[in-house]
Amino acid sequence: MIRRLAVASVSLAVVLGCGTLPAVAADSRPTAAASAAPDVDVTKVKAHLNELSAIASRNGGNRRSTGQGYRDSVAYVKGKLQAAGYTVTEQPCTSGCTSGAGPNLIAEWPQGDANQVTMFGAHLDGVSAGPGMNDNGSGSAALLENALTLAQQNPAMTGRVRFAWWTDEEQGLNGSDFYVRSLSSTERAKIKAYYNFDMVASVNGGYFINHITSAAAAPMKAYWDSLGLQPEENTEGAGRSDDYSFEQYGIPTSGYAMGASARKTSAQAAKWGGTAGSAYDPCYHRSCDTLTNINTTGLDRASDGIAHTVWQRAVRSETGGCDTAGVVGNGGFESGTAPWTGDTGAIGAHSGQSAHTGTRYAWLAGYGSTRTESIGQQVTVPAGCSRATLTYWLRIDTDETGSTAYDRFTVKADGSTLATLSNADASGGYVQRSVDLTAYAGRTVTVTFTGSEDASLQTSFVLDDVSLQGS
Ligand code: DTR
Ligand code: ZN
Ligand code: ZN
Repeated sequence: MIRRLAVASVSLAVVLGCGTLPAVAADSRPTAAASAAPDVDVTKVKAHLNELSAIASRNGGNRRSTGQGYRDSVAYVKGKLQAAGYTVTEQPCTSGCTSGAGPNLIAEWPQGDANQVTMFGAHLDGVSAGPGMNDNGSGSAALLENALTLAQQNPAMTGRVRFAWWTDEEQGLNGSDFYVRSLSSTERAKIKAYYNFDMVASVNGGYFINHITSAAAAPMKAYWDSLGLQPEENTEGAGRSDDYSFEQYGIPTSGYAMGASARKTSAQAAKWGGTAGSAYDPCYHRSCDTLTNINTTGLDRASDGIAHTVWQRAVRSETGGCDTAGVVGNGGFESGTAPWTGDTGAIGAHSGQSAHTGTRYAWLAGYGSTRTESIGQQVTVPAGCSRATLTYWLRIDTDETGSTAYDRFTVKADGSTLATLSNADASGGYVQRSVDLTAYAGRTVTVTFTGSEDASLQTSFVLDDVSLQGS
């Protein structure tokens, strides 16, 4: 019989939203079950950079989107990809781009489930001032050598991998925006995550990851964690590169970056080396962004982390394992809110309810007024599972009486409803319940829990200890 005021929950959400949260370790997905990714040869990545540098030299010293330096860059990347067996598409940017800008270049590895696409992208254009080796020959070359390595290894795939080299990023993220905008909603929904690589070889750089605590970032972070790099959130680059175009359509994004014109702090210099008080890239958008403006160690670490992520997301595990440990991140809600997204103000140790285990839980609905609250996260069900069950503990308490369903709780996977409960199912204490995710083995699926109330008489859906069980 607990009533919760909407006002109280708003203030709770504010308190939880900032400052008070502990630093959250991202869910660390098991890496053991997937076959190991190959090493990406940084000398080959640098050979691509040399070619991009020569292209700039032949074309007035730059690779800006509207110039021949850009078109020649496209031709170089395209030629390498075609020789490796890719079908490559040049997509002219017919709206929103600078007049005269060259095309996007898209290459898909034609194996794995075409409905489960992971995209990896980098902008291939540069500014007018110089050859654009760190910005963004680095991301372009790292991505190209990854595409060639995938083709050369030719592993058995579960999901699809699609690579993109974007035009006209420097004038406003225009090529990537055109691409995402031009997709049908059906095609857009097949893209389960987008990873961006913009400036991954800054000479005084740091190790930055976009949306570092998100489920999408987990394989990127796990790789850099394994090298002891202590990566941080890419705050400088937020909203400033092509991942933003995908973010605007609700597609999960992540990526690596080593930083631009912002300055390295003394704490960062202490853990990463380099010069405190100086820019991560002292040649950002300048004529000196040449081959000498490249951090080979950083470029190598980014290139290998991309391969790790490609393998984690889309390559069939050799062992056929069904290791479900850690697949649901922060399933007990004990460590902040990530990787849960949605109405994360519902997560916490609120007064009026208590946890199944630990101290925190997610309290969905319970306002006694018309209201819907949802939380969700991406879950990758291991391909080797012949059965997979998502279990959760749910306490339903209600002021409703009788057996009519007024207030509802649903569990969905990629939008399809797997379970519906209501006030009529209230029984006082926590009850363990489950939904079958066997159909999603080998796939990444967004699991969503929703509490929804009608205009009067509260029903609280209190969720805790969500986990995946497999066999
Ligand atoms: N899109 C980048 C802009 C940028 C600014 N700061 C950062 C930090 C990390 C990556 C990218 C950026 C550009 O092309 O200029
Ligand atoms: Zn850039
Ligand atoms: Zn730039």
